Amino acid sequence: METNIKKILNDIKQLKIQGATNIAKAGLRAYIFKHDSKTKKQLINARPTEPLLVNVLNKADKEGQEFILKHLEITQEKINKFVLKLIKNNSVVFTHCHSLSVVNALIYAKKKGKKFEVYNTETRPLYQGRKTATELAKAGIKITNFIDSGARIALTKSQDTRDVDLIFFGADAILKKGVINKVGSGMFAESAFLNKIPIYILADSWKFANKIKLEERDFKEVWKKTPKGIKIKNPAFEMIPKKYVKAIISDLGILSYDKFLKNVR
Ligand code: RUB
Repeated sequence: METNIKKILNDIKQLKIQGATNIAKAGLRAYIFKHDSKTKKQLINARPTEPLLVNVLNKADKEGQEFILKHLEITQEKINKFVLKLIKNNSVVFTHCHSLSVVNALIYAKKKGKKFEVYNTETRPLYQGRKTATELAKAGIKITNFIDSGARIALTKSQDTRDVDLIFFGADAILKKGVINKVGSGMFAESAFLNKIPIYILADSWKFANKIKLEERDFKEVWKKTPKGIKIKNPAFEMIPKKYVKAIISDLGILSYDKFLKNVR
């Protein structure tokens, strides 16, 4: 029992388990195994930028596991249906990192017969974009994987790429001022805004938080044997200011940012 919790904690810390939803589900499994405040604290501290994990663990005390898993399932089903309506045939969708909410919705659209292709970014330093690309390719979705610094080329028509029609990002946290998602998201959002590409956030409303600590990860993920005199910055997340977000697609529906904020509290 003890080993299972240790393994889950390590897997979350090392990003073998990644993405807000997977982290919350794994955290819930561990907390059900060992239902005490020490375990809860350890889980919450494993990835500090995850309000869904915090909410799920708090709700586990009152509502129980089944209610939570059902809620997460229903949220994904709602997201899938909204995304299906948004994707037009022959469109290009852009995404970054690995979001289960996004990947599941795209696979659902493909299964429902939508014809579209996806551009995504590799997401250095841990390459979660490769996970996204692999899963989409496996589902038969045409996918082109770009280096992170090629994002502007990915977003707008270039030599052999098309204009992106819409962007789907997941979220780690939804704050009053903007959405927190994988580092790079804010930069892509600025470029998308300049090019009038709509950004949709696919996320559970339980990711709403008043305040959140932004995780900064080990420099070794970026450059293991850094020569002397070089400081490495490895921020895991950044904010997409709310003015760049067309709508949030969640269990509360497809809502403008302000409407989401009104409904979530
Ligand atoms: C993952 C990431 C995802 C969100 C949402 O970052 O930024 O977009 O967590 O994911 P990391 P989901 O790889 O550092 O965990 O839609 O699966 O909840």
